[in-house]
Amino acid sequence: MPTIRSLSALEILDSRGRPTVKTTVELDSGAFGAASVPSGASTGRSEALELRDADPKRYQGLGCLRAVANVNGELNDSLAGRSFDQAALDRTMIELDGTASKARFGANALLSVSLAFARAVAAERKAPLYRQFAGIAGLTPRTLPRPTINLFSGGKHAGGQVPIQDVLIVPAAARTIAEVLELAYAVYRAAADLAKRRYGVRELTADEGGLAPPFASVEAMLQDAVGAIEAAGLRPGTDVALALDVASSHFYHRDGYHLGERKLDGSGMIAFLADLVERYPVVSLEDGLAEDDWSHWPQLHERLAGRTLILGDDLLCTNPERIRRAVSARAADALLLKVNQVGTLTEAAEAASLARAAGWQVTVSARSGETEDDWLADLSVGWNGDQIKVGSITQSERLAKYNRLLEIDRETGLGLVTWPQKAGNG
Ligand code: 2PG
Ligand code: MG
Repeated sequence: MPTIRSLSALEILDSRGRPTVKTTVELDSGAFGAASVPSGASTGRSEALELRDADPKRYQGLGCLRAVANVNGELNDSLAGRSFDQAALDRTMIELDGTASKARFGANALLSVSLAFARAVAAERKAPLYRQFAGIAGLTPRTLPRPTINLFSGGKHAGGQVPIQDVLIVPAAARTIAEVLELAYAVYRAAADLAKRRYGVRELTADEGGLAPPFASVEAMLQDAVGAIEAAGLRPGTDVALALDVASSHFYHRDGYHLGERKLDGSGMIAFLADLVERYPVVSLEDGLAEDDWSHWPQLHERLAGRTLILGDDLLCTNPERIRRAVSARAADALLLKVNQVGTLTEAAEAASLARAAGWQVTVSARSGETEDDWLADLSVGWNGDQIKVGSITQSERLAKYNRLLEIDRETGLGLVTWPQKAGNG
């Protein structure tokens, strides 16, 4: 088993200019690996705790020097000189932390070590990272995931000009990652032209590189997405479908869903979403309901299963306990997997395997605050993700992942996951 020689962490900045953590793990063999952790804006309440300094004099309290000090200090002191496999390392860190939400060391500190260790071991074995990730989860990479690509943003990713957070395109007709990117480019250009003509706005982008014109309504946002697909000479639903991240936890209040002028209860929200799925080629519906609206999620799933994936992000928080509950309630049929929501690779692998065992699909996802690190591409392949959600095709922290997928495609010759794919829990 690999022996850790040292851990060394650094505070770096993410794509929003906010601090995050990058850790390098060195092994006794001399092999080493480094990894950076991403950070969300529309976070779920059940996510593991991202440790921030809360020192208002630095980065509005968002500094990560305490998380960095935890890696360089206590974690290094406890782990250096010891031999681990991934599961043992993650378990040891969880025990050392001793809190349910990883509040003592910070999930950002723990994940940076967990990921950097995987990379160091891959380097020691001279294996590609996707193979190392696959080994951790007991899997063999079979396909490449189909990217879902951010086109338009609203909500917390774009200053809230429209309540829904993201409209993504799903290049259904693409057979390779290269074709995915070609289709995405064509639709993105058409959407940028449309935004200029219709809204008179320049091509300003939101947190994940999507366009964010001042849509009058959610329906206008979807209509424009369909318009952009058509303007690119493609067939909506056949060549390019849509995915929505409604992110409805973030406009849900005690008295219901505040959807612009409208205020809807759970049933009203389900009717609203069913109407959207009826009128637009939506094949994946993420967080259609709020994270704790457990009584309505099964109704949403029953109503739309088989028409669109019912994908849980804030609902599930990549948390095995919440996934078990959702499986038994038949509340969803797809998992949005974000490893920093739970804090270690081992727990994220358990989350993915629970979802798979229920016949669900898995969308491996980036965060709205990302770094130039590309490990997510390897993770999506190693864990046989059905989809990967990285953001748009305009910013290098996003492109790092797409470009890595191109390399993995060339190296492995694996085909893109077939389309359409139906979840098995319908
Ligand atoms: C989401 C993610 C990525 P954030 O809600 O799915 O789009 O956003 O990282 O802000 O939680
Ligand atoms: Mg989401």
